[in-house]
Amino acid sequence: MKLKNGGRLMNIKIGKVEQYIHEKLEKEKLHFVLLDPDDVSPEIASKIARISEEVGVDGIMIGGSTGAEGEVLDNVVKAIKESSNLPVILFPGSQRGISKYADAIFFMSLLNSRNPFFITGAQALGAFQVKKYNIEPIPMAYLIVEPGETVGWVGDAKPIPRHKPKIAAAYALAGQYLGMRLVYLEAGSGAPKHVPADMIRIVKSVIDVPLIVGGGIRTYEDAKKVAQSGADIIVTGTAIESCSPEDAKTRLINLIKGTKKH
Ligand code: 1GP
Repeated sequence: MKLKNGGRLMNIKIGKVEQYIHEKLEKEKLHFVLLDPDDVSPEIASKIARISEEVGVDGIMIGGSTGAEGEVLDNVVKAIKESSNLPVILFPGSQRGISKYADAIFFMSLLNSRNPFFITGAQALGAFQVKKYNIEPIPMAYLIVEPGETVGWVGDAKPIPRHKPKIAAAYALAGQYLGMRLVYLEAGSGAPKHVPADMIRIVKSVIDVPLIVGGGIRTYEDAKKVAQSGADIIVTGTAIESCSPEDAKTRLINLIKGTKKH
């Protein structure tokens, strides 16, 4: 992308993973699996990654609010890279969630946090590491919707009320105007219900960048509802992490059907 700015030419490079996402989105909606290194071993992660690739998952996200860092994080990322060709994208809770073995990082700002650390602080602390390791940064607006679960609590969010879709839309549009190239609506990992359909619809109607939705999506019906409401990328974590790799395969087949053939 080339932008004219006050007579000077700026080069903004769109990396491989972001390009892959956009090219795929021209044809279909995407499904990402989220694995938290605090909950899955490298062995299980590698099995899930292999199955994910086999059944048509589009990418693996790695992260968590507590404990997804250091060697534990590196080992899970390495195991996935060795067992599949899917892009591995970091989904960090802070600057500690960076691994040099990943392909890309959702360089995210928790826009509705009350704590500046989660809006710009962790990002500043991690920026040079991302550059040094040559990890592709993908700028993303991250919005916590009620109930928000662990990430809402840890991230000191003021969760967006479920019946106030316009607040979500205002934040999403602000994120886009701040230059973020993805918007993520997050109900929180393990949320009893996913982000409301109405909220997804209204957010999607005001933004031009792809919309990611996650938290509480467990079944074919959930994925179908979220996709039909306008999500471009659907994320599932708990539903896949909480069962055996064999059951994970069946669940993923259904979730992908809901995402892509709704
Ligand atoms: C959490 O949106 C993701 O960050 C996934 O949530 O674990 O509920 O699938 P689940």
